[in-house]
Parts: sequence; structure tokens; C-alpha cells
Amino acid sequence: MKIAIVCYPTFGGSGVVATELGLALAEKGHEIHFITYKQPVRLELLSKNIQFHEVSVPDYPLFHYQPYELALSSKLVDMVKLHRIEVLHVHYAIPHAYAGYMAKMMLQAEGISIPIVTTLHGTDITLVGNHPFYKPAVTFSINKSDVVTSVSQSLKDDTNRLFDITSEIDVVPNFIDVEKYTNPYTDCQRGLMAEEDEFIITHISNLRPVKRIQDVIEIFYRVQQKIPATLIMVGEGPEKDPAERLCREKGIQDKVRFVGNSSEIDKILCFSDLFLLPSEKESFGLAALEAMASGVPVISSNTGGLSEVNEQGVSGYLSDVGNVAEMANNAISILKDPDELKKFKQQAKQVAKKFDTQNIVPMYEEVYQKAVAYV
Ligand code: GMT
Repeated sequence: MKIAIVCYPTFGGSGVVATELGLALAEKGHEIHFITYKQPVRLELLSKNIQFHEVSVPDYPLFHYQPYELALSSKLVDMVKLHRIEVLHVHYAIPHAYAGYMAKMMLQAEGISIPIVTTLHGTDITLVGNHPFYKPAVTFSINKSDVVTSVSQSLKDDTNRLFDITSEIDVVPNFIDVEKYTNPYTDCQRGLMAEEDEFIITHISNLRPVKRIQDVIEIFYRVQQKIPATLIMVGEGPEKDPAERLCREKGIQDKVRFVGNSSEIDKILCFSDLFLLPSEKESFGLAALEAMASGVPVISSNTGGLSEVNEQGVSGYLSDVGNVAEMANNAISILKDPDELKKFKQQAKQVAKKFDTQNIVPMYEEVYQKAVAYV
């Protein structure tokens, strides 16, 4: 099929999932057109089945806000006509589902029918989309999509609870190429990051308030009091400065490394022993899945879709949001016993296999077939 994928090209989970989906579909012989304002970060390899079309928004002084949705929907119309695209798959409701619907209407006026598949990722529903400023437009564009998917059952439930949704939502979980994370490097180069006797604990996110970065530091602070450990903080965001300050206040600044954004997540996870994700909200927790696929047990909160990914007592442990004492105790219980750590590492990898690309991408192919049958 010829499929257009619209996403945010940045380090956010929705863009990563959209990019990996496009790459996997291209490998299966589909023709994929990425349409967004910048080449997606994980789209390093262009192949004959993949094209990237940039949406440019000219900077016109009259506009206080540049009209991105308008430029995107115009680009979608042009690309659908030029490449005879059969499905528009938009990731993240805001503003992509809205732009997709406008493109569909413009094309319809020219006698061209195209279905819209909208994938809801999390914050487009639970944080941003829910705001009264956006809610009517988000509700409208979800209801006008031909097929709507959500990345977890929890997000589906949230969407139905928070919005007046008239269409059925299909749950298609996020996925991962497990093989890519299976000991990709013979030497993980732990020595670059920690002393020989230290455990390596990792957190990866966009360091926004919803990730509860202060809790990450609190948990680590308690763990390192009992067990030699170092913390690697991957990502950039507004909580970075307060977190660095907290580390200094607690006197652990030498044990915490803020390494910024990274395209080498698999390398970092290769030498990690434990992953922390104590988020306030998390529709799925792709970073937790990446950790598990690398054999890294996860200590997380039990919010949103995290319990659909991280299995209690199997791939790690889940606690109530903010219960840093329990999270620290669980972390210590895994790290202090080498047999326990080994067991959790193996189990984490096993659980991750359920979400392997090979199991999930066919679900999206079915979604496309269903969408095409609607128009
Ligand atoms: O919060 C993030 O990490 C970014 C955000 C996004 O939209 O890019 O992530 C959301 O989508 C990811 C991919 O589906 C999910 O794994 C994350 O759980 C979800 N984030 C939240 O719900 C807070």
C-alpha cells in the first residue's frame, strides 16, 4: 500500500513509534511517505520504499502564529495526488488529525477519497487535547477519523471518559524491534559510565513535569545510600535544571550524569541495570519497553498503560505515583541479589517479546485494510 505517515519528528515517543512503524512497513514492501516539518530523528536510512516530504511554513510577519495546520493539510493534498497515496496515518491528534480531516475534505471536493487513520498517543488526550482550548477540535477530528487507534487499553478508556467519542477505538500497542536491543554490542563499555562495583540506573524521557523527575532523583538518592550506583539521565527538558539543583542539594551531583538527548538509546541501555519511570501519567511508556527489550528491569509508577507493559514482579515493579520509598525498596531488592537481578533481566526481555515489531505491525496493516474498505 501507499501510506502517508504524519508525525512529530522530534525525540517524543509518538514520533519514534511513527518512524519505526514506517521503517517496518517499508521493509514489508509498502511505500511510505513521511510528511512533517523536519526529517524524523530515527529516520536515518532512506530506502527505495521511503520518502520524506518536508512541510515548510513561510515566516510571514503579519502572522503572530504561523499556520502550520494549513501548510500541512495543503502538503497532504499535494502529496496524495502526486503519489496516489491510499491511506493517511496521523500520529498524535493535535493538530494532525485536524489537518488530515481538512486534507480529506479538500481531496473529496476533487473526487478523491482517502481514509484517515488517527493514532492517539497519550498527552494529546490526557494533557493537551483535554484542555478546553482544543477539546472541541480534538473531539471533532477523532470522530471524523475513519479508524482510531490508541496505544493502550488505558488510553482508550481515558479517551472515552474525557471526550464524547462516537467511533470505536482499536487498541494497537506500541512495539519494538526486540532483536535490535538484544545484546547488540559485545562490549557494553560500562567502564565509560561507572566504577566497576557500581550499578547503572537509567532514566530516559523529555524531562517534563509529567515524568516526575524529582522522584527519579529521590529514588536514586535512597538506592545509592544502600548500594553503590550511578544514575544516567537521558533527555532534555524543563525539569533538567531543578533536577541538577536537587542533586547538588543532596550531595549526589558526582553520581548523576545528565547526558542530554541521544540517538544511541540501545547503547545506553546495554550497560544499564535498572530503569526508573515514576511518571504522573503514561499512556504506554515506550522507554520502559525499550529498557525491557534490553534486559533492563523497570521500576515504575502504576499509572495509565504502564501496567500493560511492565509486569508486576516479573519485568520489574509498579507502585503508586509518588511512592518513592516503595520504589527505592523495590529497586534495592532487585539490585542487591545477583540472582534476583539476573532473573529480572531475563524476565524483562521475555515480556518485551510480546511487543515485538513482528507481532504488532500486522495489526496496523489490518487497520489500513479496514480503513480502505470504509471509503
Ligand atoms: O511523554 C512523552 O514521552 C512523549 C509523548 C509523545 O506523544 O511523544 O509520549 C506519549 O506517547 C508515547 C508513544 O506512544 C507513549 O509511550 C508515552 O507513554 C506517551 N506519554 C504520556 O502519556 C505522558
